[in-house]
Amino acid sequence: MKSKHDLTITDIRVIVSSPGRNFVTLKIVTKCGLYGVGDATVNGREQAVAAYLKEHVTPCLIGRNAHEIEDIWQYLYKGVYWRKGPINMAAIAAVDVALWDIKGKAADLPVYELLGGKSRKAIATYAHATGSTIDDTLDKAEALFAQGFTAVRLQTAVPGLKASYGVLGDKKDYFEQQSSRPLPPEEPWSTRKYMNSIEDLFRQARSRFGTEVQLLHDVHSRLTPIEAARLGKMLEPYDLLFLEDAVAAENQDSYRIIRDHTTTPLAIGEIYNTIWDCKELIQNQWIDYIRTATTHAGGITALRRIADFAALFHVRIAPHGAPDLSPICYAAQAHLGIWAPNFGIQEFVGFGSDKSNEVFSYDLTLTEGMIHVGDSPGLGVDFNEEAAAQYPYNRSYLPVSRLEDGTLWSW
Ligand code: EZ4
Ligand code: CO
Repeated sequence: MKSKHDLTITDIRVIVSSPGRNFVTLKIVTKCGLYGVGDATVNGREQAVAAYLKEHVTPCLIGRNAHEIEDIWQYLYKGVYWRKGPINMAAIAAVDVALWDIKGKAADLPVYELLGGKSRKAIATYAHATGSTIDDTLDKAEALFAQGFTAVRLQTAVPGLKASYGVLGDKKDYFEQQSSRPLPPEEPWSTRKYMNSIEDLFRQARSRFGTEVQLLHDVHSRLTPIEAARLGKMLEPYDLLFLEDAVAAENQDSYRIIRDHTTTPLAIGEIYNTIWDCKELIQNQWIDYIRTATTHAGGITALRRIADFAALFHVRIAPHGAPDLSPICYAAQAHLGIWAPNFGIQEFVGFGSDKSNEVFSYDLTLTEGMIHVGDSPGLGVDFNEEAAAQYPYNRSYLPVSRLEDGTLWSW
């Protein structure tokens, strides 16, 4: 096909900035002036992706036709021999998302139209309520319900532990942004203390909010399969939308054990890089929601394939939406989410901070807990390089976790 635009790739820029938190952003520029942007942020490993992109990926793409998304995806995946992996797949994702953005602009259509059009009016989201006590968590949840959210993830500090996942305490920034020693920061874990306290959170939530609202919870991969099975059974009366990351599933059949024991719906996938990481989970129907993110699992091209495969097995997509995913990732997932027939729900923690809003713009709006996707061509996102230059990279690590006796545990 002869395009009316010359989409020969002439320049690719990799920008690492920290407008409130670190982001790795890719900008692909074509001969006719159309450009696209992609997100390559791997939290705590930002410079590794940036170096991989600059040294090994972008030089191969100069001179290529930006329309050839599929061939470029295959070239960077199959063509590279060293397949998969978080750094590689984030780099592929950034290229892929930027190319979809360009294709949409060249066609003068939003990306969701290129995927097949809208399957729904807007995208359902769930927000986070994380507190230092049950009352604190539930007060925050109540405020979110008052804003119009109908689904909220509940997390509470584990009593008797000095720090817990996601609980900020007096820290102003997101939990991994800190300069304390040792690096990375450390958090304690006790499965017994957690299991003894978690049911109360959901019991109180249901008695305070009733049965209309949807509740979720992220275990953050701290349990063994049989412990997770017990937790799933324990939480059945409180009717969770899903229980997230109950177990780290390097062994995908760990989920068979959980599934055998409980009807609590299960979700996993935020750290997965490819469809291969979740193939058995999906085809065996051991999970209900697949949480792969465009940025970490190979972009729109890859997530579309995961979504179509998952649909065959009644698995819905519920992409990761933490603050380390940039507004570009949110936009890509919003376009996927408004299209995918088997879209479930989008994790949502806000479109960004005041600082990140100086750097990123996007054509998404939130009303009553639903994301509406605008009809700008491409992904409707932009990245202001001058504004980003004011916020240099700031080294930061995710915490590590240890049992109370010092044993290293999954964070
Ligand atoms: O720990 O994004 O569901 N959300 C999460 C996140 C992840 C971070 C890691 O970078 O589990 O809070
Ligand atoms: Co999670």
